[in-house]
Amino acid sequence: MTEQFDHFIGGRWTKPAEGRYFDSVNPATLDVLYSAARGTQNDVDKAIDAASDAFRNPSWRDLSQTKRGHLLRRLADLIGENAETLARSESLDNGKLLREMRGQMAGLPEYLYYYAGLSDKIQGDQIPASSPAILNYTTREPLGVVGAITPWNSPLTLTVSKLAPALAAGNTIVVKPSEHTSAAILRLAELASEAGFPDGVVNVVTGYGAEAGAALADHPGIAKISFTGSTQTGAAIASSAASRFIGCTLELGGKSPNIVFDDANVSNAAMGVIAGVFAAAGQTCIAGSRVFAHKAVYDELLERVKERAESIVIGNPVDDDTELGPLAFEAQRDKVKDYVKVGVDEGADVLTGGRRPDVDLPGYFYSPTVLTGVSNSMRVAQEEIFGPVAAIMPFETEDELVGLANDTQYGLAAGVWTNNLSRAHRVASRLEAGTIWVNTYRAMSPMSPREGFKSSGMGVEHGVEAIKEYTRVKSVWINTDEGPV
Ligand code: TXE
Repeated sequence: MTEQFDHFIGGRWTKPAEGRYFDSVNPATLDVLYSAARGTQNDVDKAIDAASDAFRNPSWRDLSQTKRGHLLRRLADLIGENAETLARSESLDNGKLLREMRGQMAGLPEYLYYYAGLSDKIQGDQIPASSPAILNYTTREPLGVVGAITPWNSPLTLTVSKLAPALAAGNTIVVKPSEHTSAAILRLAELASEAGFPDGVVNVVTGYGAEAGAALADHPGIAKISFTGSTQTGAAIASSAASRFIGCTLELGGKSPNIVFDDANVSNAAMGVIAGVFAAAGQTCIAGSRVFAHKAVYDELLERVKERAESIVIGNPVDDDTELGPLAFEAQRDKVKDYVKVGVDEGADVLTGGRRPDVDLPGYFYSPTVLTGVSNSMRVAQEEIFGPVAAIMPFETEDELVGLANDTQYGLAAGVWTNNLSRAHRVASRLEAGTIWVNTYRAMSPMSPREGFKSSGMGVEHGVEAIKEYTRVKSVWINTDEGPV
């Protein structure tokens, strides 16, 4: 009998209103891992009620900002104490390397410590607005109930990047995790409860996007929606939020350029290209899937990337020597397979990969794939594949490169490999992306703001600025004179 999870609402396990559950499958072995509650409108209503009550309850509303920070610190500690279980849970569910998850879990408490430290620094200003008789000051208030809809590729990290600033600012939250990765997020909510967050401050409703997700995004009881996922779903969520004038933070897809100039250290760049696109089997929003190499180093880069791609150890993500696990679920594997075919039909060549590797497991494995003969206007260079597929394209001049790199609907991140300092700054300023890495890729910190430009998102996650996404400003005017002013 597989384990069965209910929703986590109001501090307790709550059966789904319609009594239905769905299975979550290990993408490496295809074993059923557990079943989770299939949430519908009634479950979301219940969670929003619990979160609204908690928002108004003095046990949360009147808690000092310092004490809110203490609770976040306690949650960080509990995540640290449960790191191995959380890492394993996510790895089994989405196929991410256990090794990589251990690294992520070591960093996750830092997010909470960072926002714990900010929670008692959320404050307003005193403004010399008009006459000296007027005292004008601002306060920063929490918004209310925040809805968070999160994806399957890095469920814990991406949920914590919403939960930490939302709670630091005094909101309550209802999370709808991806239907592919419910377990770790339910455990996170349970840990929040153990940390001492009052009942109803953190709630999780599991289920499918079109049912539980849409019910949460469209719910009149939320004051804000924060979403990470596809650009298509993000657009629907944004228009629903806009029609109700509520805040909306979106972290969406990408098609990030990873650029290698002729003055780069090509060996380092090749490693950066590999890590940029093959980490997590390419299932990261920041994947450097469009590689541009100056024609003077193009052949050398191809050779190095091909050689390393072909030596990547593919296997069960929980094994220590595995370097590449499976794709997270069948439809995602099919999407990747279909895109490689689209590329070939458009005229691309498969330099390496493009097939199922020889792995002694039945799961959704796909070889690290390098496409050449790609032009930037092809679908494989314009659409997010979200798999271990890199298109490597040559360029000749910096101006041409900037034009190509920016010729995309997306603007999440970009990598630049060069040893020319002026060029590094010049190109960083010309690239239309919210994060630019020079001679590195994937560096990240809770302290550093992330914004998706163009169709890659809206609003800021991480850093001090994310607090603004979860607060509103109130301006108070006081006449300190005896008479009217
Ligand atoms: O995304 P969805 P999927 C991209 C990536 C991937 C593609 C599809 O290209 O191949 O999206 O993945 C919930 N109302 N990214 O199908 O549908 C859903 O249940 C409200 C990029 O998983 O956007 C899940 O919790 N919610 C990305 C979440 O939205 C809805 C991460 C994401 O699912 C909904 C993931 C609806 N109508 C995928 N429909 C990134 N930026 O890192 C779905 N959901």
